[in-house]
Amino acid sequence: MLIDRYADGDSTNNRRVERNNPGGYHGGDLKGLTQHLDELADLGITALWINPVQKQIPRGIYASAPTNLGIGEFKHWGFHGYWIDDFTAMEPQFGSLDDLKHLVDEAHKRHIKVLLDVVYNHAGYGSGYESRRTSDGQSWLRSGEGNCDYDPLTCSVGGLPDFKTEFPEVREYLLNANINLAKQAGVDGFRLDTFKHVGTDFWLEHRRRTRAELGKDFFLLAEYWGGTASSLDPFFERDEIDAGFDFSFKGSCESFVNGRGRTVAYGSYLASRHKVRKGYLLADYLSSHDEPMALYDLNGDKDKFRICAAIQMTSSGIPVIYYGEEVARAGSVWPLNRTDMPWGDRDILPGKGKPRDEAMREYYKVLLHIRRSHPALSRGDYTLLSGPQDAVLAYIRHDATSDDNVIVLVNREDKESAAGFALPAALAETWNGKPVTDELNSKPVTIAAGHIAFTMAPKSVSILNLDSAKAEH
Ligand SMILES: [Ca+2]
Ligand SMILES: [Ca+2]
Repeated sequence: MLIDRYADGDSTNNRRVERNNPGGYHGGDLKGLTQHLDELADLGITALWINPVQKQIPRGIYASAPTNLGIGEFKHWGFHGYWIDDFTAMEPQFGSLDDLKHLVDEAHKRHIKVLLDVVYNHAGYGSGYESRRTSDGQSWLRSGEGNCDYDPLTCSVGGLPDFKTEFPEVREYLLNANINLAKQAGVDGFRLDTFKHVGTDFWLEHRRRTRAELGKDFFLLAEYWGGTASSLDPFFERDEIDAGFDFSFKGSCESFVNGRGRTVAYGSYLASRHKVRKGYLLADYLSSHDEPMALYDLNGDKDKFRICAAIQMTSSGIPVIYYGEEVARAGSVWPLNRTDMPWGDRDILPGKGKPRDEAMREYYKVLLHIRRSHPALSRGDYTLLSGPQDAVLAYIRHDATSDDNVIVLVNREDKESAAGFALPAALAETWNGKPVTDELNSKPVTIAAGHIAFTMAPKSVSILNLDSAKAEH
């Protein structure tokens, strides 16, 4: 969630609002987000990740949009929260510390956890930290040193001044600032920005301190650029974090629904995502503030987008919905992947009058309900049913603890496809002749002689379950 782009609940803090500038502040704030928590609870989300909230540098930086967008040069401000000027103060355009506390309290009343995005790697351009010195006279920041491909710890990410987190004074300052903020606000975890660019010794101390000061369950989700099940494993092995973003999920699904590669290869990729160290998690997304909107990547094909949403909600790990994706928010590549939350006819700025797809939202609601009804989907194991010749992707998610089984069938073709699969013996025994429901389409399905045999509509998904009356967990 980009707070600035969601809902403006307090016009008195709109100091620099330029709603027609893609890089300007648009006026959204913590109060506005808090006012619309019921909408998010109704959608079925269980946690909210919000951008950093500390005071941003008080100036815009000239930036150039990709030429095909027709925007040209624009002034880019810290509306996204990643250009911090003072780690010990709130950005007034987002709101006050009390506003943040109130958001967390109201979210908790709705059983929604709050993850605060925090930065340890860099300061904003030209911040007050430029003049800070350690007690022995060394600068807190370095810039222009190192190439991020070879020297990720000391390079300047996006040209931003890099904190010398190897110095105890700098480290203490940043840890104290973010941990104190979390403690005061009562947030449940951090999303760790630019994780790759700060060292392991820092993250181990961070883990020790967040556990000691914010509770043993305080959750840490890392943005390790390019992260996958295998590249994140060293950080899980050393217990630096609980979870990391899986950067492979989006592109893999987009390729699959675009017909690239064999179904069985994609099914094996989904299996490989289960090779995560026990107790740790991958988080996956279809769109993000750093990548193009998935619907744009798919040329606006909502059927393909729906398939990816269904695969996401039936896959292991933490599915992350980028704000507005659930109503098919219009957007494309940076900076237009950060457009306003569309509110349609509702009198909510900045996205008042922007069209939203309510049918897509209903689809997401059904998917989230199915996911929350089935422990197998969030924590179960995975068996691929598709073989090399199958057009239809079919997999079983199974959770042994609750004996919950879900079968997912995906037809990515433009035409009808026959879904014909023999169930594994144990499942055939349980499912044979029993009422089975396609929960996504609210349709009964017959399973006879241990076989799934029916025709799937073009570009469609079925989610089969033996007992649709399982309670939400
Ligand atoms: Ca505002
Ligand atoms: Ca660094």
